[in-house]
Amino acid sequence: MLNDKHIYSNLLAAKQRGEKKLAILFDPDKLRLQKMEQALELAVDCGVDYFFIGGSLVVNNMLDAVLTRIREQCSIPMILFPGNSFQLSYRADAILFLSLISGRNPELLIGQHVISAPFLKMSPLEIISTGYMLIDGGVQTSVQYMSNTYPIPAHKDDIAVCTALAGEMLGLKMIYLDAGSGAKNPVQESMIEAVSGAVSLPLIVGGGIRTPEKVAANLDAGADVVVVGNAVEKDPGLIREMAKEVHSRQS
Ligand code: 1GP
Repeated sequence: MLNDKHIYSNLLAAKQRGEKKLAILFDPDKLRLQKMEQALELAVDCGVDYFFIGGSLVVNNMLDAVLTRIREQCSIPMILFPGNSFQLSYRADAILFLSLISGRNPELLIGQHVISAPFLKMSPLEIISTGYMLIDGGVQTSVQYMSNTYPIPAHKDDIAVCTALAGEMLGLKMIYLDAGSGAKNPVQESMIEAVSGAVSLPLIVGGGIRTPEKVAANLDAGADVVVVGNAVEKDPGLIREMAKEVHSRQS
C-alpha cells in the first residue's frame, strides 16, 4: 500500500503559506526510554510536525521498536534520516533520500542510493530526495567522521549557496543544512538567509540548536523546518517553547 500522508506536497503547500515546521530528531542509539516517553507526550501536546529518526550508526537494533512506539502514541509523520543504507524500515512514513552534496564521497553521493533503491522501490515509504549539506559546527561531529567528508566552512556562505543551487538544478527536492548532531556552533543565520534566498526548495536546518531563541532566529532567517535532537533529548520540556516559536509564525 502506498503511503497516503503526502508529506512533501503538504510541506510545499505550507511553505507557500509561510508556515514553519518543527522536527524532533530521535537517534535510536541515544534514546533513554523515559525521556522519549516524555518527549512523545509533549510532541503530541504541542503539535510537533515531524519526527526524524536516525543517527550516524544505529548500533542497538532499536529502530523498529522506536517507530512502533511512536505510532502507538500518535500519527505525527515519522521520517527516516538514515546514516547509511542499513537504517531502513517499512514502519516509517517517509525517508530523506540524502545525497551528501557538500562532500566528495561517491558512496554518499550515489553509491548507497544504488544499493537501497530496489528496497525503497518496493517499500511504502514516501521518498524525498534531499541535498544534505554538512556545515562546520566547530567540533568534529560523528557525521563528519563517518562520512569521510569535509564540511563547508561556517563562514563560506557563497560555497553553501552554489552547492544548494547545484542540488536544486539536479532535481533534489529539499536542502538540509546540518552543523551535525551536537555541533558547538549551529549554522549561522547569514548562511541560512543566503541559501534560502537562492533556492526555492524547502530548507531544513539543524545541528546544535539548543534554545527557542535560536529556533526563532533560524526561522526568521529563512529555515522552513528546524530540527532539534540533543537538546530535547536532555530536556524534553524545551519542546513546548520551541513549538511555540514555530507555530507563532504560522498564518
Ligand atoms: C543532526 O540536525 C540534527 O543531524 C540535530 O542535531 O542533535 O545537535 O540537535 P542536534
